[in-house]
Amino acid sequence: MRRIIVLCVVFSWVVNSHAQNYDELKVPAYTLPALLKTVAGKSVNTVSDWEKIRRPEIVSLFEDNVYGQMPKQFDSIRFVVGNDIKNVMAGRAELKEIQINVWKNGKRVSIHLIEFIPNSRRKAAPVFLLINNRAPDRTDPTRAIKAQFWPAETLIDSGYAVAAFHVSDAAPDNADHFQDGVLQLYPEQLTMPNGMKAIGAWAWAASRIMDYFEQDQSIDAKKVMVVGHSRGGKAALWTGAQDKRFAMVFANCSGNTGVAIARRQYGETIKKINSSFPYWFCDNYKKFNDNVDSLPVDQHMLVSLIAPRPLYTTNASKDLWADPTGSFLSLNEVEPVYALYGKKSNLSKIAPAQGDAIIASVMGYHIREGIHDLTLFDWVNFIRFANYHIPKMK
Ligand code: GTR
Repeated sequence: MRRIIVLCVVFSWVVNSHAQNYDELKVPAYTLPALLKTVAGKSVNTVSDWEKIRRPEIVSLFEDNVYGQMPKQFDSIRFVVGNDIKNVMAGRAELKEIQINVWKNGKRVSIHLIEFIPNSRRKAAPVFLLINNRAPDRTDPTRAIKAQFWPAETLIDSGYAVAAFHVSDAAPDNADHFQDGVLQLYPEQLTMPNGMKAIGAWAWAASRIMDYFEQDQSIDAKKVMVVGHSRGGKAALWTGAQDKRFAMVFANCSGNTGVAIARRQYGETIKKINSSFPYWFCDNYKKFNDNVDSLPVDQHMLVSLIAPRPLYTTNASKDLWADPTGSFLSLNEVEPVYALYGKKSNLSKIAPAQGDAIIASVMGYHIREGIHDLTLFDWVNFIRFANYHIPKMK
């Protein structure tokens, strides 16, 4: 009996992993939903029409069909500084650890924020906030473990504050427990077909951290950059789309339901992601498992919600699962939205060579040699992109 079960599991894995398409010639013909046309069919040619009509329409379409609602009401929020050490990293930084406690209807969620602030700063510092979806030790506040996933010393030495929270505080990353965080405050979301799920909860938590930054004197709250890798990259994009207080977004290898065009069905598909991670997106999203062409959005529309703010995205050469070609295409599609604001992006028509980065552009990009990961190479280019844009911000 045991052997039969094992054989069935192996068989379904083989069938499933081969069901994905990696052949560019087999990408189906598709038509993307128009970015600059309202639901009522009106062309959008001005920032005012974009901001008043089209952008809110796109946000609602993503809420109802993909990421779920973003509840904004709660009863109270408190920031408790648990740890404050003025001189860490051999005197180069201050470490603060803060509990962000949010209450609603007698329930509480508590997000633990780790924050290093450069001691070299003369003014409030711009900050990189990482949504950590990997092992908690990747953002070790003691620095006994120094991971490339969050190279805090490199960021401090470049003059940036660096912060992180772990997704498990907001919504544990598994089907049995994702409701044990933020969703305790909003239980009604769990039964709504367009209700918030895990990725929405991670983005919600990032916004509560923004609430904290707005009253931390050492942080420049007008220069908060949200960073995420893979599923964290999807959450970083949704954070920036929902909350315009974030000045910049960095989505590393975000792939399907990140920046990659879903209709290409190359690598990971909507059906695949919904069956592997049914608790990430709203239930309505599953309606498109076998019918991606009827989805009223595609991921270039998520990218458009970051405009006119700078956005940097990446791919890795061996990470075909995340569809590098479809990810770069998505950025190209959004140039007309930045153009409404008079912002020209300097993207090439085809992706740059491996290891080259597009920095001097409102949308930046690189494809790194190697596997699906967030590495020092990625961060070094994030810093270059921030160095290019931050001095231009008020
Ligand atoms: C994969 C998933 C991707 C991506 C990735 C990750 O299993 O299919 O969409 O989120 O996990 O987070 O590394």
